[in-house]
Amino acid sequence: MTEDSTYGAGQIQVLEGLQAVQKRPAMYIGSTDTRGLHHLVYEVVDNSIDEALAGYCESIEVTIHEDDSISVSDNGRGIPVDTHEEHDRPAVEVIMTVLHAGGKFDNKSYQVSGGLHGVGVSVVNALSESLEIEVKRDGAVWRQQFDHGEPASELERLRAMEAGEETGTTIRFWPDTDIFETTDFVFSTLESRLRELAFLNSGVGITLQDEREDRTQRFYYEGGIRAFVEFLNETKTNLHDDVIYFEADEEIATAESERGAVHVEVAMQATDELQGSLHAFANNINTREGGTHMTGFKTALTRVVNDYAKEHDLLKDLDETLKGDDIREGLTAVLSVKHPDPQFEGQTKTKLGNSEVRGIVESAVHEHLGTYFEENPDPAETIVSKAVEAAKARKAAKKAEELTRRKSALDSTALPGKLADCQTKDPGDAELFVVEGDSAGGSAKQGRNPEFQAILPIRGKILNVEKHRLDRILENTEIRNLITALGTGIGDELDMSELRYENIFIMTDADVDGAHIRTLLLTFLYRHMKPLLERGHVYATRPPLYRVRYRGETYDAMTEAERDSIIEERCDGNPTQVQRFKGLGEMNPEQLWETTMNPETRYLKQITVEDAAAADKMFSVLMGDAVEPRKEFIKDHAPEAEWVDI
Ligand code: 0RA
Repeated sequence: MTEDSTYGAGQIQVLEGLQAVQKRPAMYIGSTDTRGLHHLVYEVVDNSIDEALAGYCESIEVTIHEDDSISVSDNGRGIPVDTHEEHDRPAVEVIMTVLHAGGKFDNKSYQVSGGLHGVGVSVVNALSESLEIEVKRDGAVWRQQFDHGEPASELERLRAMEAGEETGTTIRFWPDTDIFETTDFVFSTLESRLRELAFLNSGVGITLQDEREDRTQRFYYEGGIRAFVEFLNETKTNLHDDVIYFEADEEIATAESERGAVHVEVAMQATDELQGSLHAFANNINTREGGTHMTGFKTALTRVVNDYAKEHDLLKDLDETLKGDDIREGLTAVLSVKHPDPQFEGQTKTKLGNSEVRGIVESAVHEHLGTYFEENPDPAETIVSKAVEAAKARKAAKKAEELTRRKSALDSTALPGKLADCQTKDPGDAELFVVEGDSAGGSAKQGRNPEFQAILPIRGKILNVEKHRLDRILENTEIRNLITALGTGIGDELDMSELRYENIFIMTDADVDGAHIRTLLLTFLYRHMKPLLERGHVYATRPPLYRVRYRGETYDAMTEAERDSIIEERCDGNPTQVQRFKGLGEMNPEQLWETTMNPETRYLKQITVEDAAAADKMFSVLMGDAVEPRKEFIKDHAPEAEWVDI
């Protein structure tokens, strides 16, 4: 090769392209944090998936190596190695170095995956310190190496392929440590995306191997998204045995006025959960922001279920039609569409924009689900009656909401018997302590300043808010007492001008049970009385863990370390007494006043909406039925799960 051909116009263009990627990586892969890092793997895997969808590859192997490099290997046709006319370089080199070159080589196979940003493997190359590609094709094994995206060797022919040896492509890359904040690949992150891809691409086997800890997982699902729904419902109670499944293809004219087809696949199954779980994908991308496919699905589902219910006279004890939310309650559904020219919109480019897709999905679901319902009356009736139940509960909750509002506004004599109210009638000065347990409640009542401090003891665990609908939650005495004491009502009926206390203190023990009760209360406030949090009315008290006495003085410590330094620095290492408070109930009224209630000396933490949202999330994970996320969560957050620091 001569100097000229190395630095020809084509090569300069290549360098400029790679530099653009290196200069603004986020424009191509979203970010340079752990998300962006994992995105590199998905980009390479997507190319192998495309090869599989074209019908030439059934197995993909992803390996995390000990040196934080990744290889992706497939048994497809292999990236072409012959000379590319325009660039006068091997095709594989062009694909690895020219932005968006990948697709142009193969007009026939229609690329349906293409990655979230559809950027191609050259971007992975540009963002890798080093990349090595091995291709088995045209009877030989070929190899080329790259350094920060640029060829570091010519394409070399290593050897002839042996008889029976499969064609394919292996790409190994070492992410650029100057670009990425981290190069630590997380097994579980790759695992969930690769499992998802195996569900979405039925018949493609994907193996994930971690050489750092000798761990291997293989994903292969004949059942496709039907198996996906079974997987999602594994820990739930299904209301009918079979997963409802159908697929449809609809011909469309693509932008280049070529013919193409939109592929629609739906799998769903009803469970007894209160939350629905609807997952929509477009070209293997999880469209978290929804889009036209999701809209079409929801519209058709609502119509089919209502039509069936009316036709079979199942809405008798309901004076209205079923709402979409009623029908989707407890429903697990996976919707997957594949489109020759998908348009992604939205904040995170995870919303499908193609307008023709709405009607395509709507009529596919209308036709196939309608037929399924007629042929399978048992699951159809189960789904309808679950929706009717949800609609009734929705109406009951609405009524209950209105009732709590009216009661608290009109009738202040109906204050809960357990509430020890304060004397002031000015809410601006008043404080409410919501105290865990009757005995601590008793001490707080004796220790408080009754002029402006009110006490409401809450006994035991309040109701699991996640597990029950609002009408059931409102049957719980502790919750009702809290609502009545606060005076505002809840939900849509909430009126802040009726708030009876300026400050609300949640006062629980510093142990696991206390954290649980606090989480339950916060979850309730977050879901049904959010304005209280938004306007900063809610606090957590934090009683000290230790009290140290020395020469007539007392010192409180919030932590063990603080206790030790008090003993060292204030008591010459020889305190008169060290007391450990195990719970609020162990403090006498004076101690409770001084450590937790006296505005001059108490420790407080204001609770923000974000804190409550975190509690809500933790609550869903810890208390919900799904076993896997709970295990993951506890593993990842082990220390915090015990005591949420708010
Ligand atoms: C361009 C053209 C052809 C295949 C591929 C690219 C290809 C790319 C990747 C990336 C990872 N694995 C891959 N496998 C194949 C088609 C070549 C032909 O017509 O034989």
